Amino acid sequence: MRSKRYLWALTFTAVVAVAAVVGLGSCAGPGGSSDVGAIARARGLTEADVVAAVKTYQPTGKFDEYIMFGSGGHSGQVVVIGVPSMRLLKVIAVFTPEPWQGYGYGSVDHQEMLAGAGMAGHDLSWGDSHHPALSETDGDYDGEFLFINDKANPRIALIDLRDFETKQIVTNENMGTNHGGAFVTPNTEYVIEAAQYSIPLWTDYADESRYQEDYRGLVTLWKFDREAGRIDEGRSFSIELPPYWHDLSDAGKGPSFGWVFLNSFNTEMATGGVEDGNPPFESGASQNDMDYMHIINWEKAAEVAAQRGMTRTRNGRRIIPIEVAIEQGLLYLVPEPKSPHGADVTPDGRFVVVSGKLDPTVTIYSWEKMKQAIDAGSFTGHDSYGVPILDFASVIEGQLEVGLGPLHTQFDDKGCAYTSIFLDTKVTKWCLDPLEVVDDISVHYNVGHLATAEGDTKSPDGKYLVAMNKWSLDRFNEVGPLLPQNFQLIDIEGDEMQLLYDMPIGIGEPHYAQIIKADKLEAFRVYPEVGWSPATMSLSSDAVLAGQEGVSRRGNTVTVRMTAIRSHFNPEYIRVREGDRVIIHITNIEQAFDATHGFGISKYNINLSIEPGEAQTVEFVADKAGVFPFYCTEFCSALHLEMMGYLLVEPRG
Ligand code: CUK
Ligand code: CUA
Repeated sequence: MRSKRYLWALTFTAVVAVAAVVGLGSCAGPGGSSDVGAIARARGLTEADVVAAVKTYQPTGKFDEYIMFGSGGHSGQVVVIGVPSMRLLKVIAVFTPEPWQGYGYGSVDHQEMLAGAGMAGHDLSWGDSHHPALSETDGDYDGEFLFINDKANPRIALIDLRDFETKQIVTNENMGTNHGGAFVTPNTEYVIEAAQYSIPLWTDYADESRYQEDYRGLVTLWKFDREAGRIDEGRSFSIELPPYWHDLSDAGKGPSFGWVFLNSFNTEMATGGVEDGNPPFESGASQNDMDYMHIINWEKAAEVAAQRGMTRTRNGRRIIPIEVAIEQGLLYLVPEPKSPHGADVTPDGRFVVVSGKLDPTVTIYSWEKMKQAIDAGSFTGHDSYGVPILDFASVIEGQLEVGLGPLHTQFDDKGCAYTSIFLDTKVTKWCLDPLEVVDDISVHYNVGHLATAEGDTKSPDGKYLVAMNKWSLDRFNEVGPLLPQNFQLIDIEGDEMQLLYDMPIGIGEPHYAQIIKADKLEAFRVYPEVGWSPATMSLSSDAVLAGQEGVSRRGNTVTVRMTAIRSHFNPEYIRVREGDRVIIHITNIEQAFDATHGFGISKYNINLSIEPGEAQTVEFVADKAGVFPFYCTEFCSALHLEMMGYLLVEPRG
């Protein structure tokens, strides 16, 4: 192995030499100097540190090569980060109200969407987002849409990457929680969502003594309508699964196109109850040496679901019952080592890599061998629900010892893979041909997912890997007992991995992320026309153009038509009577890049963000008499403080 130190020393020398050549050489002492070597020495930086800094630093005005979309965990949001600088660009509001974006603070469109995203009769103001999935065309990220799941409340959200705003949230009352989503098929035909903890499916209530009879797993294939930019709920369907707990899924591609691979654990169907002297779930659900990977033919399932009499409806959703799925050849099982977590399809679609949390190996399944066994009907038996089981030994390509507690695997452009090793708190690099471990690197600490550049596509870029670590311990200044998680950027271009940067994430536990080439994204700079509705992505019927402002009353309803432009609202007075319903249509009539206005009304819990060209509507009952200033909440100009007005609510009687 080549010495990393030697390489670093070389590069370090080169950096200093370049600095000297371009005239940055010593001009003062180490204190205020621009002598790179002196500064590095004074700050106690090693050669490797300086190289890492040079590889990640973006001078002002320079853009990142990649954009990472990371889950915001229980913040319910999505984080957008530039790679390699690891600069936080945005936190997209998804499942949780967010005031800067005016998301859930009075905007009628957001309010309606969030109200429709409630479940079990509850309004939901948080989510546990785990897995973002970029839309794909022919197995490559196309930069158009992003999907993300909410594990806590089984939901999938859709974000339009023209304006980075959430457009749709679909709910799944037939699941208790979800986890195996969001993952997309290679042309985003479907968005995959698999339940995690099984609940009764065909009956509203059954206690745990009826677990094996009444509880069921479920996988839903949400039909994506790209033209409409929406999930088409009516053309979506689910498949009933045995009551195991299902974990990660991944869509096949290339030769395995048309299939989904889905892990499971608790195939023991343990029902816990430590308070009654039973083994707790943690031991009951991890007794067996093998669990089952589910092999699902989504392409054929879509045909079956479209036929009469093949589905049953529950909570308004079509479900292919398990007997039908077995009979139609939609569902197979193959054993997989101990409490697996990640299931990752290789870029060429020929293999599926599975990591058992309690097994030190990754298992590599051959799609060719699995398909042959399925076609030949060669099974070792069936599970207690009648699902055929493939023979483990005859369908695997190999197993490789990678460390204690392997979780998730990502791929590069050179036929190598990177597996996160939770217990050993490291990343192991291994290659497929020949099957061997080639490198590893410590991460800090307790790594969950990994993301490589374009890592889930058929043609990953390699280059960068981000390790998403659960614990940060001693990596950052202490901020009390609740610590940030740690995104660590790792350079994977060379033979040896090199740690480049630590980025604390202080909004929620990140799970998964995807990294896309930045030039694939084509976001709007401003909305295309003045009066644009982000909800419909078209001109709003409530747009207010300059000269169309005014206030009108009909009974107890007061309608205000308002424009916003630097630096005033028109009108500046909203005069209503206590108890009136107030509807305010506001359009930001500017088309200047970055000229966003806010609209916040004091004490009424209202705040909008109105980007250039955007039209928004806010509706409320003026139930409290008094004088309430409203003002622009974005510092938009030198006279921004003057961009205000008054809501005058005259007392009744
Ligand atoms: S999960 Cu969190 S580390 Cu939800 Cu994909 Cu593995
Ligand atoms: Cu508009 Cu401040």
